[in-house]
Amino acid sequence: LQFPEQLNCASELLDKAVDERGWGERLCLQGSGIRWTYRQLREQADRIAHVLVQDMGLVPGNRVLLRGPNHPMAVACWFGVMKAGGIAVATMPLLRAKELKTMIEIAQVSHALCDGTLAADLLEAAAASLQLRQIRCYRQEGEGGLEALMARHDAPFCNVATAADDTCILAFTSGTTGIPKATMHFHRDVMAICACWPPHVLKAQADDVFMGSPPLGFTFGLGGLVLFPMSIGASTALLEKAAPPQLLEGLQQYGGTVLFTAPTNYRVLAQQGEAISATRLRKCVSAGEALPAATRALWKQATGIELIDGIGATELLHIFISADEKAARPGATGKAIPGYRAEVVDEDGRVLPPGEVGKLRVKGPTGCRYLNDARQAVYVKDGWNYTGDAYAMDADGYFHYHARTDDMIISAGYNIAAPEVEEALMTHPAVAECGATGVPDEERGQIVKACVVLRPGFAAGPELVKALQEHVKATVAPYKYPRAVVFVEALPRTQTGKLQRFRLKELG
Ligand code: 3UK
Repeated sequence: LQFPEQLNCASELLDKAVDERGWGERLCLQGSGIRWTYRQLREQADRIAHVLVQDMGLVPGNRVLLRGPNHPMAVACWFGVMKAGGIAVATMPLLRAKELKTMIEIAQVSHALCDGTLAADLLEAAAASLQLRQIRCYRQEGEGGLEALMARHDAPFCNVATAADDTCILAFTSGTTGIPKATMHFHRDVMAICACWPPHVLKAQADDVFMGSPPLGFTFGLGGLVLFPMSIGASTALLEKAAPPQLLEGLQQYGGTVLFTAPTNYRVLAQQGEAISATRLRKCVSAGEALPAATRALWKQATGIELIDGIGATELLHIFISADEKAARPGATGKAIPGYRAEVVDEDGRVLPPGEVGKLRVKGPTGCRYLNDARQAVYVKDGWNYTGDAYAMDADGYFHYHARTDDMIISAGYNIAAPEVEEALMTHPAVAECGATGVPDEERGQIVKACVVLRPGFAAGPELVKALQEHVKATVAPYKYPRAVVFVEALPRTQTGKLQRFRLKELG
């Protein structure tokens, strides 16, 4: 991949779409009652860039916090920041003042654009921090809103000439362990992810309608719901709320053809197989968490659609191991996608032979650069990014997920990967969702504890505990069976849809 020295991803993805590719009058974005063509989105983004520079005093390199549900204005704001040469610091809608304040301090945020419906926590965080001085809200009641300022600027905005390796995104990791880290991504990284996975694996077309659940503050959502459709002239329908019922409704209402969501949502939506089959949906992408073979089979059976699995990470911006529908192998995530290399290594960084489980490391056009964080040296060595996952590669180059390296349970000297126990449980008809973790045990050091959400019609009780334990023993090595089983209403998850295994320890 070669990029010119000067590159602005807004020029590439938005201005050129209108001025050079002739997509100006095509539908680009819809949602919340809005329908914008590429030209209309560009006009909104231009106005926002003017507001940032002329009314809010932004200079290139300033960090701009973005906060809001998935809505066309959130996309216009993102492009406005790119055009003005700012750095977008996208945040998850559910974060509260305390977490926002930490991010403002780590990322040295000076400006913010915020959806009026979520302003209270941001204003509280801003009042408690020294850095954030300029905030404008859109979709808010009363005076002084962003739209009123935008209305005063209607000249085209001449994009700031950024270098290909100027930072344009600061993305925070989910912080499942400790304080979140900010990862830095360049304008060329944005273009690189559009050139790697979408054309080689997704293979969507200009008439596709992209939809999904990940927030735009999560790079899975930014790529899947904004950058990828726009790089091919397709359109996106954004949902402010995207739990399974709204996803199904959205697919029906907007005629969505490409869906991005996490395995847990595919398991729930599979219960509506007929309704899904009656929509225009044709491509389904699963990421964020390991996809059990049982979920792949369930979805295929319910809808006839083969899932496209892909592992991505905030550190690498997007997906780096994946397989298209034809190349998909149950139980494997896929192969390193064109442009990326992936290896499984031991503790000393020696490449392991096929079949052996070790640490996954990845090298490609995007890579991890933590902002001012000593943990950089732990996660990146010789240009290899260590993702924190335990994987094995088979003789054909397919990568098989085992666990997060911190989700290994050590019980009586055995190494047990929590997801392996979960997969075994998931094949039992009573189990809708489950999570496994290690809890302290005097005799064995740790024992496996499973938290189980039952399907309707199954009753919790000692007989079912016994049946589930026997089922695991009959499915995988018997020592992996959960010695503790508790039944719960729902599993604790992050806003990115990931199971919070450490929180399972307290349940039940
Ligand atoms: C796990 C997976 C197995 C894995 C992400 C697509 O999830 C994303 O980024 P995060 O930084 O988390 C990264 C970690 O999540 N994971 C993600 N996908 C899979 N494990 N199979 C998968 N298919 O532990 C990884 O290290 O939140 C996903 C695109 C962009 C993203 N940021």
